[in-house]
Amino acid sequence: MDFILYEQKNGYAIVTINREKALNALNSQVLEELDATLDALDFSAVRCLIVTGAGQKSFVAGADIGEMSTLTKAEGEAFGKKGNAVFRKLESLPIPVIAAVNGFALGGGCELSLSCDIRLASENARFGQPETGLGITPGFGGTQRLARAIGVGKAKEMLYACTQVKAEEAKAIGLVNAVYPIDELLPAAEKLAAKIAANAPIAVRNTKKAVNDGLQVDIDSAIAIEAKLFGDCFESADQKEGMAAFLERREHAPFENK
Ligand code: DAK
Repeated sequence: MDFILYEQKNGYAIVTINREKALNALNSQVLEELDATLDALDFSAVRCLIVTGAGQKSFVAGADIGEMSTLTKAEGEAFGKKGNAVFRKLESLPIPVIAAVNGFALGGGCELSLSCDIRLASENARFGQPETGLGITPGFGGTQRLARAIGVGKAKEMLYACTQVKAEEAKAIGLVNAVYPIDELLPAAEKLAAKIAANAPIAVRNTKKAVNDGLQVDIDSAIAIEAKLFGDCFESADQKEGMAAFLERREHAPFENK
């Protein structure tokens, strides 16, 4: 792969968008390689994923403007579909995904981070949707996920006026969970990933699905979704071990994903 770095650690993996010269902008090849990387994940070994950008300046500075500038309507739609499919795949992975936002997260970069479960940011991170200033709408889910993440009013300001949000403000509006000096960002993301990876994978997977699916429906349907996924955890080896360890006042054995 030319533009994706993949590193597997104990229980989690790090995917780095590696196109530093173009501030990690997403062209078709980056999207295709990201897609292939997600398809190749081995969930028996990888229980949490971190997505970050190469270098210390940019997470992802958006979709590739050079590539997009000459697209026809049909090609633009196809490019949008490709990006949306990859981002939806990321969002729906059966493991949590942490975005370690190490600088610019603009346009498709902001949208990529919004497809992740949790966003952590470096002090130099900047979030924004510059698309209306380029003559287009956000095309990778930004009009939908940003409003769901931070509320409609602030999202509309960012979308209509292309107002950018720095790291501390991003934390204040709930767009990111925490802000770190750049050198501490990845270690913090890895610490969180390891903590998630140590919990029971079936329970974590079902919890992610309950939150994500429940947010799309009315509260009664959402509670029914939760009940089903809660019930689904029982009779698993990890549920038995987790509860037995509590009752026997001992540490649980490592969870086995079964
Ligand atoms: N695309 C391509 N190249 C980019 C880029 C981008 N988005 N962002 C930066 N680069 C490249 C620059 O062209 C430059 O390349 P060279 O000239 O060195 O070859 C290199 O990265 C360094 O950038 P700068 O020289 O500009 O660096 P500065 O520090 O001066 O500025 C910046 C950093 C992030 C403020 C600036 O680069 C910038 O404003 N970049 C563009 C940010 C942006 O507007 N991003 C949003 C892109 S639009 C859709 C599908 C998808 C989308 C929309 C619709 N449908 C099909 C409906 C998505 C849209 C977007 O994401």
